[in-house]
Amino acid sequence: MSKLLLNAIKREPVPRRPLWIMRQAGRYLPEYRALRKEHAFKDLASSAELATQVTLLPIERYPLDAAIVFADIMSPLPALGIEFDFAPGPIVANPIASAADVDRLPEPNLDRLAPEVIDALRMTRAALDDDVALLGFCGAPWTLAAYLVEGKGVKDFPTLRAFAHSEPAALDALLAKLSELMAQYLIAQHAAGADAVQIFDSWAGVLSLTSWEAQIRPHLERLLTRVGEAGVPRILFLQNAPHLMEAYASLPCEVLACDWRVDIAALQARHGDTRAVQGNIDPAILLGGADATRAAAERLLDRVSPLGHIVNLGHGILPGTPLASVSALIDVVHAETL
Ligand code: 1CP
Repeated sequence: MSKLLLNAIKREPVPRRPLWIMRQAGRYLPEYRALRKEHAFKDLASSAELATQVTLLPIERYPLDAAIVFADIMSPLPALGIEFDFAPGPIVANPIASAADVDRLPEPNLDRLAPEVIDALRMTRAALDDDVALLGFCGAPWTLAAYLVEGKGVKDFPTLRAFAHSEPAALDALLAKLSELMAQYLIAQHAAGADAVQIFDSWAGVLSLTSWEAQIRPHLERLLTRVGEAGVPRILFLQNAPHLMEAYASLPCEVLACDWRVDIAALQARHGDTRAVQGNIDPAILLGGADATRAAAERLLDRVSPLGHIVNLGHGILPGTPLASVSALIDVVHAETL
């Protein structure tokens, strides 16, 4: 059997829509919580064997159409000499505060470009059935810069927004380094067995459209172009940024992945002739139980054409999500015959 996810990426007809869930290997799974009792997150993510085991957990429990390698957007940054920890989100040891800090970043050490993630991809691919796709991922340059400049996840990232306007040349140099490194990282993930890659721009939305166009677009566009030229299918995800949706739709990629704030049916109506779409059930609805989830899933399938639609949530599944909600979502998607 072929991989439904790849058919949908190419906007080919499918017998049913493919489904995967952002953060599908997360804390809503009892088997993940059990592993986390024995190992810190960083230990799980930095061992190829443990990361492979975690990547496969949701696939062993549920008939999902893709596995996503268990890692973090920070995983490749040791290649730039960046040190960080997790508590629970990333905490950067020495945040970037000036142009001199950017200049001091060493030339990328490709031996430290997350070799554990590359190994985990190889091991996961060997363990997966042929009809399950394997996804690699990275953080978008801006979302990575958010952690590097702010030092940690902070509401609305004020230090980052100040830096963008007080040190524009430094931000430009930082984004250029990150784009180049992420292009190499995604291409290496594809070579190790990732069928497609998702670029997470989780904090895209904190800038105005005007600032985004001037400061961010050129770097994201270069990253996407390089990865596309290498023949790697690209899923571009942006979070909490409805004002940027049309700008993202003009970037080179195969799939536009949006959060629940976006009208995905309207997005498909505007761009479905050139792009697949992915999403976008509000993850909070799953907290409301199986009936609420079933209704939301049915509404989604009703509104969005199946050609070129990958079903997913609009952001990561939340830790308290009942397993019955996940089953309900899967049942609705599997009940549709096209
Ligand atoms: O178990 C734990 O307590 C650690 C929680 C955790 C997990 C499970 C972190 C820390 N990262 C991860 C894994 C992770 N991160 C995956 C694995 C694949 C999957 O199961 O789906 C992925 C794709 C990510 C990507 C990621 N990390 C993003 C982009 C996606 C998104 O959620 O918007 C971001 C912004 C991060 C940063 C991060 N790392 C961890 C947390 C809790 C956060 C976000 C919160 C913060 O900024 O504090």
